[in-house]
Amino acid sequence: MTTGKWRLFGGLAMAAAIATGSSAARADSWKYAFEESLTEVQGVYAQQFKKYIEENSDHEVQLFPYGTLGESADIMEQAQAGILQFVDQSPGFTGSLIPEAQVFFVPYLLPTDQAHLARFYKESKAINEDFKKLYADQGLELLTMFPEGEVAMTTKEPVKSCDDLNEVKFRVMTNPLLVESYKAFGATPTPLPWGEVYGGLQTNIIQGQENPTFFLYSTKIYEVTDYITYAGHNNFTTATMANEDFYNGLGKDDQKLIQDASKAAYDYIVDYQKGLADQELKKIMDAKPEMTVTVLNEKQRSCFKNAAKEVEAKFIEMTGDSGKAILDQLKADLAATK
Ligand code: 6CS
Repeated sequence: MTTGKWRLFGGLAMAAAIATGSSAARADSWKYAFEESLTEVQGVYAQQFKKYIEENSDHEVQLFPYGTLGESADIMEQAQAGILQFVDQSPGFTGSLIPEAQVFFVPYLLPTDQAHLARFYKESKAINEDFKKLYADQGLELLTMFPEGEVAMTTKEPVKSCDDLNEVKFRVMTNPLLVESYKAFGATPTPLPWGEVYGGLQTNIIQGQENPTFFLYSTKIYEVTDYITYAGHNNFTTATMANEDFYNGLGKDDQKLIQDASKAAYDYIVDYQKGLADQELKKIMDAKPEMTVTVLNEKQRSCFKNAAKEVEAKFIEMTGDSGKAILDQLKADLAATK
């Protein structure tokens, strides 16, 4: 007898929830696209984010790895338009939208020490307050920035100094400061989306590119280059964000859920990357024993380090007071997290 009554009550409660738009009873499906495959660093991060959301709410997160919705620029447009709720886009591509994000391409600004980097991204005021505002101006709620490892140059000829980059068409992400950086290193920078890099190296349209070690293995870039060179000039930074209108339209509980999921995924990905570069470099050497790997010594690095000053000046020229303030804050944050 009571079942009928409870069914009626349940039906009324449901109708009330729909009428008031109460989010407590609603299970949403959120779309999240990123620039790498499911098993690469951004994909592993995204899987952890999804896991946290789904274990701690009734919401579901649909993941869209690299290529399923286009290039990095395409997924950013979709996130800004609200077609996607979440996106991972690296500052290497965001630099044209948010010029200050190019700060991550001032050579030798970021350390290569992973433990220091892990503290820095988590605690940095520049990232967690200043960049948050700059991303919000573009309709994006910045959730996290995280490291993906020291970048290495891979080329067809040996690189022992900047002179060796002369006449080398070197692919960079589509970021004006990265172009300036490789110009200052002596190369001929060629900005391209990721999808054109393997073919470009294969057909000799370009003769070099840079990326973290894990990516050199997972994308088989070692097949089309013969030299891997570590100059210690940068660490790959990436960023995850939500569409700002979507995020602001959520209840406090869901906003907290997203922040907590981002923190959990951050801790996971930092830990996941311990030893990853060495492990993946070994896989490259197993697959291609004739690959030459060089870690430049201090003397060999000197021309790259000298170029850094020029690139920093260019950054300030491009971004003015706002860029200078971010750069100074970032330096202060790096010193504070040493
Ligand atoms: O170089 C690139 O374009 C790519 N590199 C990494 C490590 N992730 C995604 C990005 O598209």
